[in-house]
Amino acid sequence: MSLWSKLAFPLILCLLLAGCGARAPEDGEGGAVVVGFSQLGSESAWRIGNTASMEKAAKAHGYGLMLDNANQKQEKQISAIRSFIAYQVDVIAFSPIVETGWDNVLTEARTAGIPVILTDRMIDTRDDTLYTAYVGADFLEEGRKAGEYLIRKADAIGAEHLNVAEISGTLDSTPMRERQQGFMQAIEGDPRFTVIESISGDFLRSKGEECMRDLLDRYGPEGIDVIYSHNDAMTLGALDVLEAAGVKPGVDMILISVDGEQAAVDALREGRVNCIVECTPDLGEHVMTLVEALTQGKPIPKTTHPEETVFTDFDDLSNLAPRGY
Ligand code: GYE
Repeated sequence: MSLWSKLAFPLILCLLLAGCGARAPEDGEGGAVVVGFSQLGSESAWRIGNTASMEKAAKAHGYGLMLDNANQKQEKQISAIRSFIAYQVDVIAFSPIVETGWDNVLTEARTAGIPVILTDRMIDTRDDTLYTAYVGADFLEEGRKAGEYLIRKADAIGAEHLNVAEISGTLDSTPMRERQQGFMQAIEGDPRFTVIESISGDFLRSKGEECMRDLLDRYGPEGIDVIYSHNDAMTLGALDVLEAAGVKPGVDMILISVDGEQAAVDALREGRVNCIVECTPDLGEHVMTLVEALTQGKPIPKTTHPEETVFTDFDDLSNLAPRGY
């Protein structure tokens, strides 16, 4: 942080935060390094766990965290980033709700000399110097793992033909696009699978319910053999609807989900979900380690993927540690 920023700290901070709704680092909470973090919302247990992970890691490193929750609005993320630039934070981190539409604000950050770390989701840009690093999952790989599970399951039950319905995440977001692409790549060319439908549930439990209702209305339970849902929140919503309709998820229908939140893992153990591809929200330590390197002028990797696994009904999950989110 520059001397000017330190002197002007109280006044500028109040003005800016009144505008963007961000929470200022509290007294004694932060040292000299300030990270501005624009979180996209709080749509799922995953997201809440991710925010907690960023807060915990910032604290552990002794950094001040200016946190803004955009409540699912890209415009709010853009104005939070502008506030971070005006405040001259040391590093900006943000989780882009969708992939497109960031070039202008990121050009402003670059002009101001503030490094940007993309957390959790990617952006679509022709100029990859607009961000310094990306920390988040390999979503293509997650999609592939979901498809590979389905192939294994079909082999195990000797299925001849399965109708697959996909409940996708937020359109134009990286996890939505790549979880779909990876899945399709894995199953393509296998004549046993027909993808009958893909509808977006926006990563929300309530919309997962709506999508499931809509799918049941149009195809009936007998017309759907597999649900591939892009996150646990939507899967849990779909479970409620299926069970209310007298369908036994996990038995009458194969359910494949992504994330690994506690409630979904519990459902997997109960046999109501068949597979969960893990996506970890614990990105905070990765991000703050990069912040530390940046502030010391050290080079950092452009891409960091956390390690992730798959939980399935083929596995013994009795010793699985609590998920923490
Ligand atoms: O899977 C979902 C959340 O971007 C990886 O967003 C994240 C996804 C996560 O709402 O639960």
